[in-house]
Amino acid sequence: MGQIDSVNQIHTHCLVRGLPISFESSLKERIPIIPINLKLAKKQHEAYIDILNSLIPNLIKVEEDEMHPDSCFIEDTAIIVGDIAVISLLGAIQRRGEEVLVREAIQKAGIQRIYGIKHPGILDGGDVLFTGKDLLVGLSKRTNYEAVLQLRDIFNGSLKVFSIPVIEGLHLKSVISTFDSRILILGACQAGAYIADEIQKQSELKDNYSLIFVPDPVASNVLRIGTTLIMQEGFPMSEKVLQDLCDERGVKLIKLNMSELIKADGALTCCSILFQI
Ligand code: CIR
Repeated sequence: MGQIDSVNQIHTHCLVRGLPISFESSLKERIPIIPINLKLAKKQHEAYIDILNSLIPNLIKVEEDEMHPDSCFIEDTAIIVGDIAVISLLGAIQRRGEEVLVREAIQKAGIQRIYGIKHPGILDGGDVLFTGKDLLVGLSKRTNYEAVLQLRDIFNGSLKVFSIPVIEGLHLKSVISTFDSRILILGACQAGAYIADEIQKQSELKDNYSLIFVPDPVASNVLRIGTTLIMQEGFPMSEKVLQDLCDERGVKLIKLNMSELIKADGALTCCSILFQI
């Protein structure tokens, strides 16, 4: 693989997976005060898929997996960068097995070079942020440094793999995502501030990225598809920051209510794997 530097990633394909009826038993950092409303969760997830379907030419639906309540969070099972896919060894033992049908779907879609994270490495895709240039990997309860070493081996210098500790919350992408390949959106919270410090400390990162903070950590997980930015509905202060940014750059902002998925620590990026062939 040559040097990757796609300033504007054009996603041609997208993998999603239906929300199972068992979703109420999904893993949760905290038990929600108001329990998950399954019907609403399904509706919100379907609305998410509909939007992706309207923005990306090839949407691939992986068969639902009732045995794994978290399986709609497909992002965690694999990362795809360029012509390489890496299948996760999921950090949560209960989630292992979700990756099997995802691997098949990736192969069917035409990605030929498929690797896997091996023990003692563990990795959740939610900890891997591809900026369009670099791979930032969160060291969290779900992803370890051994996985970072394996990723460096797999990408073999074709892109830089940086590791960044995640000091609270679930994943790296719970508090950071990309607006574009030069602008990163961070949550104004302890974990977000720590990540920003780490970025400032490493000159290769510091010189390449501008950091924009949004007041609500949940709203820092945005999904950029072409000239559209999708954010979570219900965070007016963060919306103002993102709307201004979008207006300056000619990007359309769409809001999606994902309240029921947030209760299971899901964000916007976690329900899809976007790639280009
Ligand atoms: C979990 O704990 O694994 C799920 N309940 C949430 C996973 C969210 N994944 C993501 O944001 N990439």
